[in-house]
Amino acid sequence: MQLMLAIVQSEDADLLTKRLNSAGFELTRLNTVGGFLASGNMTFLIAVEDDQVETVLDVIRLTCRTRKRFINPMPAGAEPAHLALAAPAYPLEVQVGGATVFCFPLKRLVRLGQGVSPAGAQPPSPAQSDRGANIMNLVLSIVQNEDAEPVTRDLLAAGHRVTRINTAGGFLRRGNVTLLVGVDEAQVDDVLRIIGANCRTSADAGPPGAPAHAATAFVLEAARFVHV
Ligand code: 2BA
Repeated sequence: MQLMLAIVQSEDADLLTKRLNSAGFELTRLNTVGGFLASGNMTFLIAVEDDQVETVLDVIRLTCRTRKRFINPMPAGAEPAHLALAAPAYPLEVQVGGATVFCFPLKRLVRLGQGVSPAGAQPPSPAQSDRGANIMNLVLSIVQNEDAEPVTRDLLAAGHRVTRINTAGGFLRRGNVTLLVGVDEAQVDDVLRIIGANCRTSADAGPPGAPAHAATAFVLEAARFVHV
């Protein structure tokens, strides 16, 4: 499986959501801001089987347009730091998009609900064993707003560190929370267990066809982890 992270222009976000949903793909949306233009864009998280990556890319290509943006030079002293070094004396034309897409190998995708323990715990591969127990993983978990507080509390109580991002689901467009938890290989299942124990199943909350699981977790292996 792969986790696709696609940064798209805000204007394309709703149509892309609709098309991906219609094609049966689940997604999470993050409101983001481009570093250069400092204007809003949308980042999509989409977990897919390897053989579906090209299909998703096709939908993105079909939907995400290239646009021209202009940066107006600002009065001296008022420009943002990143433009100050080379502020032009005329509007600067920038071509944005269609989209920027990163694909990451996904170690595990786990659906969690109340009392559901993480099925599919996988023994480390020979390559992982060779590298010892200090493999750092990023557990990226999407939980409902009302579950975020107890999940965070219990993760912290168990000694884990957590970053919270306000996100939204693609299907219901309801606000949710994406938690980032960096843990050793040996602690991944503990993190998944805590999330599963604190998340309520949502079968009664959504319309027909809405996902019935209360939380989704992606496990990614960090190529490098540095805490300074
Ligand atoms: P922004 O950072 O606001 O960039 C908007 C557009 O400005 C970019 O379009 C590119 O044409 C131009 N641009 C960006 N940085 C520049 C720089 N240092 N010098 C000159 N021109 C620059 P896209 O390449 O289509 O990117 C659209 C948005 O995708 C970006 O918005 C950013 O949010 C994201 N993005 C693109 N590449 C990325 C990367 N390598 N890492 C993280 N985010 C990226």
